[in-house]
Amino acid sequence: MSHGRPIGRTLRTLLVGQSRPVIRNLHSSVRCAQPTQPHTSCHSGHRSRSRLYSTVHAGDLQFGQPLSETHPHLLKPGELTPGITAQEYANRRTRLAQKLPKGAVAVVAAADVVQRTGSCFYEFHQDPDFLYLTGFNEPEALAVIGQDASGQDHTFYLYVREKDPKAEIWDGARSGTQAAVDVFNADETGDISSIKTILPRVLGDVTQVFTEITQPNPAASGLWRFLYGTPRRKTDFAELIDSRKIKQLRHTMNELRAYKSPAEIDLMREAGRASGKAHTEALRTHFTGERELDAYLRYRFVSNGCDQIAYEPVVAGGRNGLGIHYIRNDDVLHDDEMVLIDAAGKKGGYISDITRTWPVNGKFSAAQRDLYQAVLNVQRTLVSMCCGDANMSLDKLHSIAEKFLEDQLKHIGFDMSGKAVETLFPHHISHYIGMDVHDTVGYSRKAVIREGHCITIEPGIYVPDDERWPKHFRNMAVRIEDSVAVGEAKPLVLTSEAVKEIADIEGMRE
Ligand SMILES: [Mn+2]
Repeated sequence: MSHGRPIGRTLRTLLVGQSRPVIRNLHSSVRCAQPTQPHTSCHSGHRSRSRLYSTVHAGDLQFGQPLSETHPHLLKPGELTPGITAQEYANRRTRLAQKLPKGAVAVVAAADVVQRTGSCFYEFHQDPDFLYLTGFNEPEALAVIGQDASGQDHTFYLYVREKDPKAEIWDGARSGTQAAVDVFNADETGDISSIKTILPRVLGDVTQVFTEITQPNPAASGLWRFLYGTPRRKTDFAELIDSRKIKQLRHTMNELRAYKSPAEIDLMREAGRASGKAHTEALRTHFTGERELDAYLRYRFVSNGCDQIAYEPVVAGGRNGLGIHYIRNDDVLHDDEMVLIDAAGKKGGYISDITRTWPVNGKFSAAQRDLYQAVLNVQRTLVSMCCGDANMSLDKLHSIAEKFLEDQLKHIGFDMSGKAVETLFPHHISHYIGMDVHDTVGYSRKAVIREGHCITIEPGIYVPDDERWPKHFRNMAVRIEDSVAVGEAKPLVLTSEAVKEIADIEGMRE
């Protein structure tokens, strides 16, 4: 990135740099390629703007994702994705640039479309780091972000799929390179299909490259690694950069993403409200099968305002709840058992995470009531500790939860000697949430939680069918989980619409 000052810089400094909305939102129009005009594979701004392009209202064009001009029912003017403004995206890039050493860049890639089988594919899910920095929601794109010469602002290069009428008939609209500049505020853009010739120039003089692209895939199974191997990937991209210059970006991205902005918390609150409401609505109905309850929740999350589910729902009747990640959801719901539901929706790229447990027939038995109340007491107390003033970390919350659960369970007749609590409560009390359900993976559980951190509080008790435990509790599973935004003095529960008091649960069927 040593070659001069890219053109978008002037434009963005004028418009974004003065804390004003970006160009398209100033004029409710966007400079875009007229359909008859030729494209170059790598725009260098000035020329394109003055000669080849003229102003067209964005509402008359098609993009690879909803924009306020084309989908005013989903986005407000100024927003690049629902709830997040173009200004906030620019600020995120500036914050990233300021964390990078001078002369270094971050290189972040869009996710790929994942094939399901043959020509069927899964719903596209953008890479969260890439989405966080760009707001650009298409596959096959690459972002290069660095400090500008002043050190106060950033440079942003965004390479995307060029518009292609033939391909768009099959795969839907693309935003194209001109929108990368005019809508997404890139300083430089280019056709991603030419990236092999573009990158050597862009990365030629940089001192370090912060990226995750060259890391082995952590999601690969043991069998996959055995069959196909996982050496640090040697690719054309990796070949391009002196390996000593490659640094991990994960830590820096976690630092940025761990603290949520007011706009991010608003989105998580909306996702939590819609999802919590769906739980309470489901509670009104007597379901006899896991699958029907699962389908009802998926529908209500979306009809209450979410875009989609946040993760595969767990709808587990009776002993199925002892499987923490049970997602088959194909069993019968029995009247004398409880059902454990870990399910929620996401909105504008931000997730909610909720678990509720209730009796299938709407009325707690004596044993169900005792176990449920024990978990609820712990859950409520731990939620109240989610504030900066309490100087908590996720690990501290966990050990407090373990002790408190021990007391509660002893009280209702459990033998809690030895490591009983680790058998009955085998998972952690909390994880960070945000764009991912388990957000900012690798961010320390020992970090003191502060205003802006968003986390779950989810104690659970799972009683194995073992003589060691009181008979009337065996095969029962109770987990109660809320999503919480940590406040300085008090927490904001993001999912309070999902009722959890025994009286409220029983009251829903009366
Ligand atoms: Mn969770």
